[in-house]
Amino acid sequence: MGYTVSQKILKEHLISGEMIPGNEISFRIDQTLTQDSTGTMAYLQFEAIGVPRVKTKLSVAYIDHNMLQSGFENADDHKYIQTVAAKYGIRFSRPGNGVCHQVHIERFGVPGQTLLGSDSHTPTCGGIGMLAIGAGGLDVAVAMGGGPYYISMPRMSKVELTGRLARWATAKDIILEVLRIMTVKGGVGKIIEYSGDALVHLSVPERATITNMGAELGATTSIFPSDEVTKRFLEAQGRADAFVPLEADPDAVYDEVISIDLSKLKPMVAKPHMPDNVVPVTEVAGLKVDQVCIGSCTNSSLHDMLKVAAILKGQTVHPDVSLVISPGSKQVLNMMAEVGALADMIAAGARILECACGPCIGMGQSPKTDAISLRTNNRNFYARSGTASAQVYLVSPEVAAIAAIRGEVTNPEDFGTPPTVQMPERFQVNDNLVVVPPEDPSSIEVVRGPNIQPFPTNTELPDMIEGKILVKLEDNITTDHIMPSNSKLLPFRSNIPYLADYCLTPSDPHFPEKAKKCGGGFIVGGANYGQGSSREHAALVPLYLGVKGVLAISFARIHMANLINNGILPLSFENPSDYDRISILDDLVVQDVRRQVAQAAVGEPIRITDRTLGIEIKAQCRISRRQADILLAGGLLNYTRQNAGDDI
Ligand code: MIC
Ligand code: SF4
Repeated sequence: MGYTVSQKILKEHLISGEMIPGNEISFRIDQTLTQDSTGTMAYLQFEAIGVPRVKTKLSVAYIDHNMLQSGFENADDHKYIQTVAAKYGIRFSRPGNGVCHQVHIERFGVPGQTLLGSDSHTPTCGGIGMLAIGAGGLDVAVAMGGGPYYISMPRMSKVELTGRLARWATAKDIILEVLRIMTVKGGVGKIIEYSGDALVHLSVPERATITNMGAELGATTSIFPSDEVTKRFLEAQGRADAFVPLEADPDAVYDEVISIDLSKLKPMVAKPHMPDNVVPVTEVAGLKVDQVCIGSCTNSSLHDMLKVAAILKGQTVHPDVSLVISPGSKQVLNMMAEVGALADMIAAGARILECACGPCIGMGQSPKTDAISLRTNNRNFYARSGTASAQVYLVSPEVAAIAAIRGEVTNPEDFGTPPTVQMPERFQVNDNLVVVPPEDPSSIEVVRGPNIQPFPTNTELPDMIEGKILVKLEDNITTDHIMPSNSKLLPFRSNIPYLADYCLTPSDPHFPEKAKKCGGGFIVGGANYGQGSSREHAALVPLYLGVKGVLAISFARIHMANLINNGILPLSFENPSDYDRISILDDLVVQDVRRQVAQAAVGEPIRITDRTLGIEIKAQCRISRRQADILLAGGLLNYTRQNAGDDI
């Protein structure tokens, strides 16, 4: 039996386990990336592990999220990351160099290698055939220390793309169509591989849009083969040596196959407040628009920017619309300037932002009350823009640019001929904003401003845990609900006590107060609890508030790992109808929990008593033996310290 693209990479990097779906495997990580909003915590944890220098082939620390400097906090975090990077052998991508995923695929990603990033959109590098996975900061810290990364071996899904993209249909519409078919939980436990005769027509930036937004499927990662298109891209980046060809064997076996004929694809839109709430653009045509944001790691490549500039050329942004554009990297911005595209955007009235995440994470540009905001981002979760009443729609750069001119969502067919853009033979290469760490770091002093606070650590799991149900939530609760992020909160990513007062407030404004009053307790969630970001703050903050377990119908992959890494029990109802039986403020107790957790690793259910109702609820804790040991130790940091020398 042949191998798929990702199976080939995993096989090459495998350290332990059999590559059978559902089995825990561990593998070697070649490269890591962090960004600033998860990076401070990841580096504090890396320092706590106590390894003198990173052991990866390459590690890069990006500054791209916390860019507004309206107080000292973000600048303090940047300095901390810069100095920690210099001390431990990590390259430092300075603010202004661009969004981590865009820069990484341009300058560092390597087909066939593995990348672990403390950001859920790390799979962007799957666009060049790299096995790139998003994880919590602590997992990335361990990988920087040379430790393997553990996952449950995913099932393999193939998305077969045939034909050529229809007029006005784009890579964004491909991934929106995949989201429509699979939903935001359809990718959990899977790797999505793209293949088919359409691939020859899909450039690397287009592929990267698709792999980037695979995160919204909940997939472990998404990947394209490494082929002639990849080769040309790497050559144009002056990185021809990085190329290796990589494709699935003809007899590779997939667990599911989805086919999409690109010639039939129409421009699509994801309506508020979920990326899988997808309909054709024609269904919302005529909707008046207040704001248009073009950029984010999904659609900020030169390819995207040139198309937007071609649409805006000679036009004026509608008087009722604020159009903001954030190019993905310095390379993109520089080249836009060089070819005149930037001038066309400015002349049309676009507000040009720096190369950063910006509006995508509510770091500025929060729209007005009740605004309709059209964005090329990957997420339109409730309140993420910073304006809770805003309605965010996700579209392609082309649909966004046309709406900015017309003032309403417009079927691009009514606009005219789609722009065709010429990609350069060579990209402009200038890595002057990437600081290379010194060989001898002995004179480097790590600078810690007052914003850098110690992070909470758990203690060994006791024999019994008990507490009240503090909140009962619906399906698809995102980490943006659990730990909201916007320009006011992001500066406190290294200050857990401060963030605790905002935990779960989009769902229940009284949650923090209740958790403090009850001395902690349990969270009850629906299906796909914790989808979205990799932020481990969504586990660290509940830990600080005394949350001992989350009882949900199912969990998103990264968040479940973050809960385990912080010693919080992720419990899935064995019988989902129990969800309806229990209520807020019921008293729960798990007796003999240490033994029960150890037994959970061999598939035994965990028995929870609801003392208020006088009933027993059975839950599955789908963990490996190693994860059981992590929970018993009170989290990965304690476990790693106890087992220092085994993995690291
Ligand atoms: C996001 O898009 O939600 C973020 C902000 O990039 C997060 C990381 C974070 O919360 O810092 C992600 O995707 O992992
Ligand atoms: Fe940044 Fe948005 Fe991409 Fe997250 S999704 S890395 S916030 S651009």
